[in-house]
Amino acid sequence: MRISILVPSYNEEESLPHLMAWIERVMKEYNESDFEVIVIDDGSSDGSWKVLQSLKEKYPFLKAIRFRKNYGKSSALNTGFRHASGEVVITMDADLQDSPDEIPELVRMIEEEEYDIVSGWKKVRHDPLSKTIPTKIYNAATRFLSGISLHDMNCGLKAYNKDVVKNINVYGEMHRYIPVIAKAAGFSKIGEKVVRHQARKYGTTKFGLERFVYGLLDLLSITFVSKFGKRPMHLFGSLGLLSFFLGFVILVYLSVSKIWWNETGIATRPLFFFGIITVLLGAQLFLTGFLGELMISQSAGQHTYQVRDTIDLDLD
Ligand SMILES: Nc1nc2c(ncn2[C@@H]2O[C@H](COP(=O)(O)OP(=O)(O)O)[C@@H](O)[C@H]2O)c(=O)[nH]1
Ligand SMILES: [Mg+2]
Repeated sequence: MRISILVPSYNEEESLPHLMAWIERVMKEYNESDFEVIVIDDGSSDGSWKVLQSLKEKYPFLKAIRFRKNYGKSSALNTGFRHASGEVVITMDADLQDSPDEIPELVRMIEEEEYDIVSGWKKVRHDPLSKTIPTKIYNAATRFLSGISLHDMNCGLKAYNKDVVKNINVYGEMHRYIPVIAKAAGFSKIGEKVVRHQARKYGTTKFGLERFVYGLLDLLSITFVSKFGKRPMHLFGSLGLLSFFLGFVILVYLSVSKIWWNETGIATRPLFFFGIITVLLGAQLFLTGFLGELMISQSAGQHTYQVRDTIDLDLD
């Protein structure tokens, strides 16, 4: 199959019919029938699933997965990535803020210009200022920490080469940093395309102010994970060894001054406490690294979600 369009969706019953009609229109004009649309209904509490079932009759290209509960956008994308069969994989929001008109050009950039990822850039954004200003700061911080020069990291509209989506794991709320995850996995040809952005017509935004706190924590852990995630021992172990040896040298020096030079009262010197603390801290850091390594070796790639229902998809 040539193109998979993945649509993570949570309580978007009004938007889904418009989205399907729009995608169909674009693909018709584009003269392409070798594609699928996979909607990942993430435990919606509205009538989304009924809507999808009836849409299936009209749009044979539609497939869907329904989670038993709400796992979040990252889990939805990750599941979509596992089950997409297109050579080019497009992700887009369900809320009609992203335009399907961008699809042909995104596909072309992946196929002809051989990008690993092309990320949409909502240059003109139709969102409240309370969202756009913090987002600018985040994008700058992420650019600085990751070295990826994208203006709009977390745009829902993106295109991927199939190899990328089959080789990355998106969990927690890490969908904000997929380019960072992909780069850490060795996919470094990352481009962007200015895309049109609409104001939300139906429903409401699913992400509140907490996104900025979680976003910051996620940025720190993704930076840590992509640098040391596979080798926590390299960070904690080297800090640990450094601290341990510093303390060790101090304590040896103090012991020598007590035994050979008969110095009295070493236990009252600040250096004595400093030596003890650095030895202990060193051992702690070393153990932290060791535990990190253990956890990674046990849990590599284990993320499971409860699927309640599917449309036209055989999950295994
Ligand atoms: N699967 C899934 N999709 C979600 C979730 N929260 C939001 N979405 C979808 O992600 C897209 C963007 O969400 P939205 O609330 O519009 O975020 P905003 O555009 O940044 O305000 C929409 O298609 C939502 O339906 C979720 O918990 N699970
Ligand atoms: Mg939106």
